[in-house]
Amino acid sequence: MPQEQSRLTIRARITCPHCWNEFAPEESLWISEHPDLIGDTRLGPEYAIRFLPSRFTAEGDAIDAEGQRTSRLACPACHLEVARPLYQIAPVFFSILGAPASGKSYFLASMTWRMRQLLPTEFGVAMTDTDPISNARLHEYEEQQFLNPNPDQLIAIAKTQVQGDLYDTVNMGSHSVQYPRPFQFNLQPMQKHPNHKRSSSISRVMCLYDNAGESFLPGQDTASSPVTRHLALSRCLFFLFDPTQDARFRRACEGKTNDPQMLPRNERLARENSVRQDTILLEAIQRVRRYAGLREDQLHQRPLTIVVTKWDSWRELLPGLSNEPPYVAIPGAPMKVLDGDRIESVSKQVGDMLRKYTPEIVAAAEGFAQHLTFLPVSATGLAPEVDPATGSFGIRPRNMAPYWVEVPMLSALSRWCPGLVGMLETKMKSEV
Ligand SMILES: Nc1nc2c(ncn2[C@@H]2O[C@H](COP(=O)(O)OP(=O)(O)OP(=O)(O)O)[C@@H](O)[C@H]2O)c(=O)[nH]1
Ligand SMILES: [Mg+2]
Ligand SMILES: [Zn+2]
Repeated sequence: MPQEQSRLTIRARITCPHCWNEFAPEESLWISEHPDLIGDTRLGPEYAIRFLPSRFTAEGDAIDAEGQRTSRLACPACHLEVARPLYQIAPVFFSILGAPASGKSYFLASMTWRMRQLLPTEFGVAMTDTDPISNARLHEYEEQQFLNPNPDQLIAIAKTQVQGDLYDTVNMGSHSVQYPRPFQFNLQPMQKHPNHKRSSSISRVMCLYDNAGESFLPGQDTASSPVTRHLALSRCLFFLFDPTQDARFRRACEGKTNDPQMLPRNERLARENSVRQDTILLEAIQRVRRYAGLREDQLHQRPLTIVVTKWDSWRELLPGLSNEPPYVAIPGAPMKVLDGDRIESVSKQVGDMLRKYTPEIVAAAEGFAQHLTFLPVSATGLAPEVDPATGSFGIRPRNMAPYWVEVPMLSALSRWCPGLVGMLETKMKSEV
């Protein structure tokens, strides 16, 4: 019996992945199962009623007002469903931020797709959907890009909207609040993993969000739409910097790429239509400090990764940089590990490149983060084409060949969630 209990340890505090409220497990509401128990005060007429139970089955499930047993739980503040694994496994939040069209949605889709393949085969870590319903949008992206039955047809991920079906609306009485839907994954060491026995302490529920770039602009995160509050909980921030949106990078790449996004733009129009990417980073820094209750002069102690997107479009600026995956096998060990020296050296070269063309981005990052990494990614592997039917950019699924897209997340996991993914570092830190 004690053994059984230790396997099923319930965490003392749960963090809601929707509204980020922290609560004790016994404060949880349960979700009615009986089909007549419809119409929740906070979520609306089509949602099952949430309730505090007074009757339980012998197995510990709650019994709803119509006598039906239920095992689904919800947050006492927002009433949205909190998946069971969050009651037993520690969550880790990562924030992905960047200007509109910087490549956040493509990055997320290609990254989760690659991680689903690589983690179990190369690193001995199982990656499963914590809640398949809330991950549905990501599944759509992944299927469209990588499992499309019409691989030669031009497809595109739609621009992320600031409201709509990626959000849940909660009626808080006097006002309603819109929360972004989290993407949640269980990461657990498999049987073959050397830390399998420590599974209960090193496993994580990884929570990610896909925001619209506009939500990172000053004034766009409000009490009724607190869509970027995950920044405060984030273990590591990923700022997506898009060189194609910077006139200095576009000039440097002239004649060196066929990506239509790198073509010279009418500079006046470009200035009016695009946002300065350092504004987005500085605003995010402000928000982290504000939400975490830090003063301006207090250093933020969490790490920052500058992810330089669309690597395929600016490769010629660093022609010596190989896009071979940075994973190494260790003789006699069952799992691969990250090649820490190579990642460090790539980070240095990419950081130097940014310092040359966009010093303000590096300055903003250095003024904020304690641990700073610069990593290049290509979510597609090649430039998009203009779709003659719509005039917008598209990709043919057959051509999708992402590289390094999962490296920022694997590096962050290895550094900030020790025990899941290993990293080999031979250089002394002082040499770097
Ligand atoms: N060349 C190249 N283009 C890319 C890559 N990833 C994304 N793109 C292009 O960048 C554009 C924007 O990508 P999205 O992922 O939709 O950008 P986003 O940051 O989600 O934008 P919002 O949803 O508006 O905030 C698309 O037209 C893609 O074709 C890449 O790896 N290489
Ligand atoms: Mg998007
Ligand atoms: Zn909640």
